Amino acid sequence: MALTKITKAELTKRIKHHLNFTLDDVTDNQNKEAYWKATSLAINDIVVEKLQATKARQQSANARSVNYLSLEYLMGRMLSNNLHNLGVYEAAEAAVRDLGHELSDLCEQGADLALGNGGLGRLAACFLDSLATLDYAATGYGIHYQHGLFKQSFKDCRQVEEPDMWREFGNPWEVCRPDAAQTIALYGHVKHETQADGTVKSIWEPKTHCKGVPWDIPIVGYNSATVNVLRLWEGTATEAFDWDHFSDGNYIHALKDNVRAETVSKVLYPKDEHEAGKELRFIQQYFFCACSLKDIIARHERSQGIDWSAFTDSTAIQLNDTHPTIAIVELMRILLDEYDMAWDESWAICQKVFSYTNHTLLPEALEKWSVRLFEKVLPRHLEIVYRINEDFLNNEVNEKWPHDFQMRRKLSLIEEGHERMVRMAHLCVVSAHKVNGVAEIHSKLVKQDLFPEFDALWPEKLTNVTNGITPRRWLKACNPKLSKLLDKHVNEDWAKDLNNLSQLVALADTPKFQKEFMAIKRENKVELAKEIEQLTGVVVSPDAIFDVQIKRLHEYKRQHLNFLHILALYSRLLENPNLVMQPRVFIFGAKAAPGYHLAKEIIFAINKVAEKINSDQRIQGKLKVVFLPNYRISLAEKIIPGADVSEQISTAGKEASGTGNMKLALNGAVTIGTLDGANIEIAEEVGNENIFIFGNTVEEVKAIKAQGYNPYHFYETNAELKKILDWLDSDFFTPGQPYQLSAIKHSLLDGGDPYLVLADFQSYSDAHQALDIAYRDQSRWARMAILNTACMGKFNSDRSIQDYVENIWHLAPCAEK
Ligand code: 26W
Repeated sequence: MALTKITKAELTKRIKHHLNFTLDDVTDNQNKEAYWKATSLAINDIVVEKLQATKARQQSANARSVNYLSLEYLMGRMLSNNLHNLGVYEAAEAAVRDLGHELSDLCEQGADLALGNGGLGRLAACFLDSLATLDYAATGYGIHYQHGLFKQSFKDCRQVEEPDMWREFGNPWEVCRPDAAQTIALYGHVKHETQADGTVKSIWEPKTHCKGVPWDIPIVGYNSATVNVLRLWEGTATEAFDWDHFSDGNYIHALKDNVRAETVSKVLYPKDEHEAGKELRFIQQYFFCACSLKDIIARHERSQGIDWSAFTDSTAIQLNDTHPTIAIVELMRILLDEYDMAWDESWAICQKVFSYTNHTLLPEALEKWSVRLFEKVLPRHLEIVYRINEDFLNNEVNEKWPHDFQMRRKLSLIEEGHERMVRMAHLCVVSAHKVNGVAEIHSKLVKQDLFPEFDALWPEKLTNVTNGITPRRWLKACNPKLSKLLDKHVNEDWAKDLNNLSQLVALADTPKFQKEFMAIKRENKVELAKEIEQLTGVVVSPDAIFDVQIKRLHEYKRQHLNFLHILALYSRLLENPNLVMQPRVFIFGAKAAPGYHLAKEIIFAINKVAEKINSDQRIQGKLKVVFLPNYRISLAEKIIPGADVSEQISTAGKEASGTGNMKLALNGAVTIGTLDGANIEIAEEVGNENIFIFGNTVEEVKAIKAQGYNPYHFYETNAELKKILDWLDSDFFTPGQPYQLSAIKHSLLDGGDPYLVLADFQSYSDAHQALDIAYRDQSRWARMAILNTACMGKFNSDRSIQDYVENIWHLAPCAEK
């Protein structure tokens, strides 16, 4: 049993130790921040002990391990999660209470580690939790951004961004490892020297170097013997000062390398689903990949010396989308140039170790870097890309499509045109031994629409691994009341094997269990209502339906479809205040990429309409709209337990998977959604009578687009739709200032409504009608809510990891004997 045995007394002693010595004699008993830090440090001591034991065990077992390369990790807060995973939450709660504090309060102190944008970054965090819980040897590699995802606030209903200051009070969960620092090269040019044997050797002469210093964050498994590492690289200058310039009194110039090096890990690019295309982003990608590969090879050399066959036996490297693609080319460069390995042998090694996950079909999110930028920053790597491309086109492509110039052009790693671009996704597919999508429908579309020719070339290579979420953070830690009820009715540890929740199916119709289950939902709604009032000043009733849409703001996620339906409900209530409907609270949480104009207009419109609706006495409080600022992991943990309805309304074919849909359903929310991403698999698990599906399917969307979509058709044929769209031109929500909200109307009509909002509106509205009726049948709703929780077993990220292990990584657990 890997749960940590520690008494309350021992914990109290350790916390006091840090209060007195590490934090230097904290006398002010009310200093919550200090008690949070002291408690975190005391727990981290236990964690580091387990980490050292894990390292020794994995080293001696020569355990094959996976290295997860991701530019993003959306970790959230660590204290509560680590306490639950170590199994010492209760002991810590008692110890902290003895010291005059509430543990739940202290857990609120730490800043979120918001080193990611959205789904991709959070998935990485859930996967690290599952890898450690299942005792697999794994290292997460990323960047130690000084500033994570921006802090969002609203000024006059508009989003305002401020830098994220997560490191302001330091992070008790990280250890700096200057001894493992790496130095990487950048810029410069390549010299070609003819060797004695007539072969030409490429020698890269870089112009500058940058040092990467790693910060290690322990990843604690749940009730397991394993603590793995998340290693995040910080950029620093190789030379503290350029003394020559310094002695010439040119101080600023003396510091330039320093400033440049530090900028590499200064800030996370807040773009989600839109590629940045900036030189610094390119350098961020190379910086962390180059440091990570040096670290991986050094670790291998330490345990097995330089034996490359052993290297492929012990090493798997997963690319989290195309952002770390350059790692492939960097490993080729190291093998060719630093180990003088032959091309074919080097290529074989790369194909064996790399695998790639695609997380999006959106064309604007598929990364392409200009040949010019490659030439400037990584000239040697460009040569290697050309060689990989040549071999690929002349061998595989020419074999299958002999002399087919068009096909060569379509599949080439290089996109020809006035600005030649390197297609990073093509480079991944050609190099990796496995490529996966993140939900069944998505992986099918990756095969059929994104990479059909690659699928034809390598039918075995493209596969699927449906996403998952960790039930430790997303149920056990964030919904303790429901967890206790589950502990009472489910005999095995459901947090370890979520399929055990299926034992609840038999209870779904029992009035007693229904009552207990819905009483907890209501208590969570009361808590959430307090949070909403505290954050927005809006008072909402826990008797209303809490209808939640929480995710990044993006047109394909269609927050503006939800918005139009709210306008429809409002107009119906203004027409007939006695309209029979269950009172409803629409809860939004969403950040828009700073440069994404229409996304920001949608936020503005929702806030403006919310102001009007929430203060309109005529509708007797039947409708409330709240947009919670600064949506992030720790806020999601508060919203999700109190949700009744989960909005998953993306245009079919656009949301690769979604993971918020899984979190909300697991906590007893009923989904209203399209047949998109993992919604389809959720519907399969819960049964079509326990979910509200609407809208055009993927095939229907394709057909509509193929025959030409005219949004005006719906505007002209649906009177209610016309009325609410025209409402946006008026000054009803912006007194004296008409047309303030017209950007949305414009995008949906003249803008061509690319995400078929108008085409799905009526079906969506009808689904909400059906939902309203269902909610008013309390036992039917309770049954639906219970079955959603009971049937989420498949969406445990442990199951996803097992799929990766069986199909892609081929690891063996390295548990305690
Ligand atoms: C280059 C800028 C950029 C940054 C991030 C482009 C694309 C991304 C990510 C791929 C966006 C993302 O987070 N995708 C989401 O990944 C989740 C995890 O697999 C899925 O559940 C979501 O459906 C998908 O939108």
